[in-house]
Amino acid sequence: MLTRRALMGAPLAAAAALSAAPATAAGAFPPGFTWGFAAASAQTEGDAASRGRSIWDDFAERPGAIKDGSNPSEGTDFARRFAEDLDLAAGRGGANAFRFSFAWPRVLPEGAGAPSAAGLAFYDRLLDAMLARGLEPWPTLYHWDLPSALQARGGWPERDTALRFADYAELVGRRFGDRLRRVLVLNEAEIHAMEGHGKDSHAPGLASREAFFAAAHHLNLGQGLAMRALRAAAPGTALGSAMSLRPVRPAKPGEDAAAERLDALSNRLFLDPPFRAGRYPAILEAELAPWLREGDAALVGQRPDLLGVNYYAPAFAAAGGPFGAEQGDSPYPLPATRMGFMVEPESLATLLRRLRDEYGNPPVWITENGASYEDPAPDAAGVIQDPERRDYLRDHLLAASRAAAEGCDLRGYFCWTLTDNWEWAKGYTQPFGLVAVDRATGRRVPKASLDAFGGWARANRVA
Ligand code: IFM
Repeated sequence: MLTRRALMGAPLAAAAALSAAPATAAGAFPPGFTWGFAAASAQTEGDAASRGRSIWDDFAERPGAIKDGSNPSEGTDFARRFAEDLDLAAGRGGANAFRFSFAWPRVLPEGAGAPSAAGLAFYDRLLDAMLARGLEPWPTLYHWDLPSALQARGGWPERDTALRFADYAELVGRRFGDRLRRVLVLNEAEIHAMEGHGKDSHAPGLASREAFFAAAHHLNLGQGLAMRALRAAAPGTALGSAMSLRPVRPAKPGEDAAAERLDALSNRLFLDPPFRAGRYPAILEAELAPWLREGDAALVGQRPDLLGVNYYAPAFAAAGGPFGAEQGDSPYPLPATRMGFMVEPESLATLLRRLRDEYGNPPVWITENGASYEDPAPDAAGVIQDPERRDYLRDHLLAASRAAAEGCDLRGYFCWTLTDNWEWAKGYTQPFGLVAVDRATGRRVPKASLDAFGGWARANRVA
């Protein structure tokens, strides 16, 4: 088995001391910057026969739940073709890191109890393949694919799921910690809680205020318990979570209270507990109270070593909806991606400044940013020309570089995503990748944005 010390080259102490020195020149990034691609198990792995069922397998069986009627059984066949993808990431893509997620039901098919030897062996091979290519593995422990067996026992609205999550984290830490310099514990708990529990647009398909607040607290609790377990099992590994964050402004004059509430629901509900000593936003305390127990503040207040920021779009708040505040229209015209996400790169810089000024300037990695656009057929040279995606990435990287130059402790950027993949309830209708995948043959077709990204990564500078 290869070790991260042997293969990553840099001693861990040096990595921990990675400089937060501000970048100075426009478009430049600090030395040692992480350039990577991000992906997730349910969206890419395929090979469903070798893992337990997840809530997304179940959700996809609901008529009409997935836009194109697909399910997560195929993904991009990453489980079999990962070597090819990692070659593209480290080669033309210029990456020095790769973010993926462990599928909980591949490691523990029933969510708890006996691990799958084949599942563990798969992640051994995947980690070693990354390290062999100079890609730092950035795993996420939980990117929304809860084992169905745990959903049958209540899922995240039940406190017990947080305890099972800590057991799973400990297992992963013991088995793989020697090769993991950093681990992201949760991916976008806010989206999972809201879309899957407060609304029924994602798995597990609940739509209740109680399920939302219960799941939110138990996700925070699971994060704290998992960090405690990982710190014991893999003491050298730095920990954090990838959060979906966005500046929230009123959609129109007079909507300040809606903006405050939407900010609390979508940003602060998950940002405050770990970065403000276990405290929830005061305006949500009453709604969370039924699920809080004595001692929980210390658990949800486990301080992370880093913060992962997933940024796509700003939010404009309007009063209304079951939660009292919801996404409204932008008060001024903004372009949108195929996914409907508004495009405003400066909001990424605004967000990073807020983390600097209000959350103690933690070490931040942008763990997702990217865009879905409709792609043309390959040109005569076989390349897919995707200038809109390239410009989206460039403009967000420029905004990130400005924030770094202003003292935001920005350490890296992961593009979402390497290959077009399974976009949850949107199925295969949203191409976010810098590489297209022919679904009939599995063939990978690089887009022009892959070479642009690779050039910026190698230069450590975007232009
Ligand atoms: O594909 C998703 C990812 O799984 C989580 N963050 C947003 C991406 C694009 O919608």
